[in-house]
Amino acid sequence: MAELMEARVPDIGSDSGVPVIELLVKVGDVVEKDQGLVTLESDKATMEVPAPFAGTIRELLVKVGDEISTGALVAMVELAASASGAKPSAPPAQAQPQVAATAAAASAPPPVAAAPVAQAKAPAPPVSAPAAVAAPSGGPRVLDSEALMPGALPYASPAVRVFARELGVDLTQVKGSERGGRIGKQDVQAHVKAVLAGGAPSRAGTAEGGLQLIPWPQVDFSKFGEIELQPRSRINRISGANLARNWAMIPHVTQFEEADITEMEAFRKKLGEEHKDVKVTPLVFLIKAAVAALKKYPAFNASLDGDNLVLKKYFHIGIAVDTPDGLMVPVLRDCDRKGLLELSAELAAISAKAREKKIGPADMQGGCFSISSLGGIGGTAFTPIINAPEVAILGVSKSQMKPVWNGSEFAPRLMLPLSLSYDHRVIDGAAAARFAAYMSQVLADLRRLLV
Ligand code: CAO
Repeated sequence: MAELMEARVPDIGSDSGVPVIELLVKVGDVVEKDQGLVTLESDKATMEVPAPFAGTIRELLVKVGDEISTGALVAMVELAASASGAKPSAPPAQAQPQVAATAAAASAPPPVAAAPVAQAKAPAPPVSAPAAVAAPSGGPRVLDSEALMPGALPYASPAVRVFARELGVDLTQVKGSERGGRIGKQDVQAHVKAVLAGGAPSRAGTAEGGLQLIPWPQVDFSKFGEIELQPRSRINRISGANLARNWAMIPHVTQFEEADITEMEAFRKKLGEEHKDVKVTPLVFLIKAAVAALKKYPAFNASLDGDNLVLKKYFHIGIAVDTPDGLMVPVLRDCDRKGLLELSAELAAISAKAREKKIGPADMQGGCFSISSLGGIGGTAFTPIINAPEVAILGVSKSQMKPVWNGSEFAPRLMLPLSLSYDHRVIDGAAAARFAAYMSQVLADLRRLLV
């Protein structure tokens, strides 16, 4: 008669609960002795709770997110016939967690082992499908990783899992070369090399390599304190998805620059006094300086289209607007043909329209280059995310009066921080430095707009 045994957490060197982050088996799986049942992850280490003997999982008593400690019951395992025949009279004391990373050394109590229990009170649940594969000859049963973990759960040690996670490798995509199909560190390395060389098989056989990221952590936050669920706005969900794609797919580099806007500010104040009907902020000067730089460096006024670069002969500038429902980027058209006052009026109108949720998709299309100004709020620099299919974006932070060396003395100058993020596939670092430096020169001396 089949005998059920308990599989418990051996000594993991800690009496406090450690979260279960992964179930490596499910009910009905056939496991080998020392095969991982679940993975635990403390702040110091990741470790697998190994099967203390070979057999079939009849009951799994933990789930992802549970916090368990030494001695906790993880699974009920029906002893395999061979293991049953050689049933240890004493518990198999060698079961130790397989620890990766910097696990604290265990000192205290002896390992808690698999304790035999009497017959199951209820009949064992039926095994859905045999996980072991019979050899064609009917000879000895052969186990491979797919049979051990149907559903293609990767078969790898905790150290290899940690290694794969650090590299962002999805272990289900890696072929194990070790006994029973187990994945070793060398398999992960070979997979990464193949991906970099463009030769690795991709998920679902698509031509696109994909990022093959590990799953997003699933956490029950309510276990740690009071929480409240707030549905995300539609704008936030849409802009979030766009930002995530752009961040993941575009190789961003951000060039930082400073512009001396002392004179520009004096002129802006004068304009404000002369034109009380419109609010002129530094942003419209930045739009004009950006247009001048886009004219001088056309690669910035471009979009990637396969092997081609689409160069645009128009100058539509997207402006990031902070609305109560999230970020929107309406586009001001033909900024090369408009003056500071006209741009100021349009900027006020379009940002009001965005905040009143009256903006339509057409208002946000056709941009060449975007500006994200946080200057009215603060900060010294930031790294804006490019608004694809554009290839660059300018971040603007708060201007500050600074002592600047003029060759003979330090003079107080109003300095404006600029952060230019660019798509490095299209723009070289030197070009970005030139673009940013040119913008700085234009803002420092607006007469350059006439040149
Ligand atoms: N340095 C110092 N002061 C600045 C400044 C700068 N770089 N830029 C603007 N200011 C000042 C303005 O002059 C104005 O001062 P006064 O009220 O004394 O005249 C004040 O800051 C507020 O300006 P504003 O923000 O209302 O106007 P703006 O033209 O600079 O910006 C808009 C308009 C729509 C871009 C802005 O309101 C906005 O939404 N900014 C947020 C953009 C954003 O969220 N970006 C992040 C995107 S990524 O998440």
